Amino acid sequence: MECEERANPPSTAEMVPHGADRRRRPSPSIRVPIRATSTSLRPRPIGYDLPVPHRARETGAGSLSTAAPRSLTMRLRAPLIATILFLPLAATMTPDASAQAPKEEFNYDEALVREYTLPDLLMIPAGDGSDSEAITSPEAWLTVARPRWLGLLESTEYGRLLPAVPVTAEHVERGPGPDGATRIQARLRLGHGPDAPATEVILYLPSPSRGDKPELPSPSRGDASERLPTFLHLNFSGNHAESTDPAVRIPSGWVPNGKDTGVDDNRAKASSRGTLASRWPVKLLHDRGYATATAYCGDVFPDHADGRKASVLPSLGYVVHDARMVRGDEPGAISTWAWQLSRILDWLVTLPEIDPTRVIVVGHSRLGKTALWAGAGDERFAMVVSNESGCGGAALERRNYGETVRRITTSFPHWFAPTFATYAGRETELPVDQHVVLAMTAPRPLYVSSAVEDRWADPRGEFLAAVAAGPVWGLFGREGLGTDTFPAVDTPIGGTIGYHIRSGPHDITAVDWGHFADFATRVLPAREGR
Ligand code: GTR
Repeated sequence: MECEERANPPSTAEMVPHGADRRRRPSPSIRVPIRATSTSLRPRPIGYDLPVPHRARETGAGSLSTAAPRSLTMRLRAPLIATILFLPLAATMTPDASAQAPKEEFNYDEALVREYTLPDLLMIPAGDGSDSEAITSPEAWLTVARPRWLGLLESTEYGRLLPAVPVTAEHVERGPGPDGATRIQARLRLGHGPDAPATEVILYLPSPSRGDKPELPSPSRGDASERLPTFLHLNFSGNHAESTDPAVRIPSGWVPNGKDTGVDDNRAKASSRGTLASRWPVKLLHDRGYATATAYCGDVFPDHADGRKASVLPSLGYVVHDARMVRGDEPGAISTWAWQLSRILDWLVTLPEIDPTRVIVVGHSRLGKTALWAGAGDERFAMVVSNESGCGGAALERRNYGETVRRITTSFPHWFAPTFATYAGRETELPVDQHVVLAMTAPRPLYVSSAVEDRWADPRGEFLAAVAAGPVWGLFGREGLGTDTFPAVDTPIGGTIGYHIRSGPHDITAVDWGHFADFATRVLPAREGR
């Protein structure tokens, strides 16, 4: 974490966190106000600059510049005293290795999963854990319970939802894509002015006479009944990594290192093109009559512990100078990525080719958590798909199986609201659990999927959350999963909530996407007059 060089030296109080920075790697850039009290070099309180005393002169801190030149011993003594003073403090600020929490054990034995009681979705949460009134109608759910649960999810887990901003499409490029598709590529400016943050979106439209659906509409006519249902997802490593199409633009900012992409310096490169294309089977989706779009999540919040600074949050007025200084319900990366999905939706619904009532948000793993939260905060998404989203996604937190709140909030401190970390080791006290974020999609179609080898994400916990969310769809006269029997592998099930567990490891594959498209075609209401 680079400490900012500030015009006006910060107050000592504010400095303390930076003190910590200085301690860790004394950076010459920090300036400390030297109070011209007396020339004696009695040790001063914390904040006394260590290495190069001459800087004081630059700061024009009168006292020092007017003082008689100090003798060598005196000049040596000052830093020495400061060090002696500083070290004990440093000791208090550095976690004592031996005192660090014992290595966390993760449970994979179903028999060791604790007994637990989930918050009852159909009771208006009083917020203090004491239930009050039962929810018996769709209206009561939509007008009373849902807003309450959404507020609790904001304050407890994901942070406040971010406000909409104007979206301007720039550098819009259209061209022939792979397999006869039409490519539309656009840089979306998010907010006011040319310096507002931006995200790059790539959208592929099926060619009108594709595959086994000759009657596929020719979107150019823009007739409402011919506008296309569309899958939208964020990607981890840049649009170019998920497509072999040479015209796809490469991100210029930070990208994660990865064996698949061959990135080892956090810089995107052309040689990564298509290295993750298996995660986005465009042709398969086109054959099913769907348009499909993606964007890189790092455009709005680079996925690392210090990504907050380079994120869009400052442009939205959020203070980001130190992760430890943010409020308990401050939005993190997942809320910011969910916001990105809504801004892209703002653009998609303006396109004549796209059916604004049938845009489906999809996410894998951390971006599956994001898709769930995007669907919770934006009811314009017609359907939500969570693929192996695990902890903080579809998997129940109260089940002590696989990843835990402690682990996820320490490994990825930038993902959730700071308050979520305070439930580490006391998940049973959470005022919410993951069936609540699933229920936010109701009465729209929801699809949850798992993988057999992805035990870290607790597949049974993902399934049981979908079971527990089902009664909300029931309020609307819709069948949720329709069963609480864990299904056979590779056997999709469900009513308006769909589920499958795929054989194989943690990933999003053409098999998964095929199930999503089949489900969407079955449950997503065809447009009027179609
Ligand atoms: C893991 C994390 C999971 C999941 C996954 C992913 O490191 O523990 O919660 O988010 O990453 O996003 O790939």
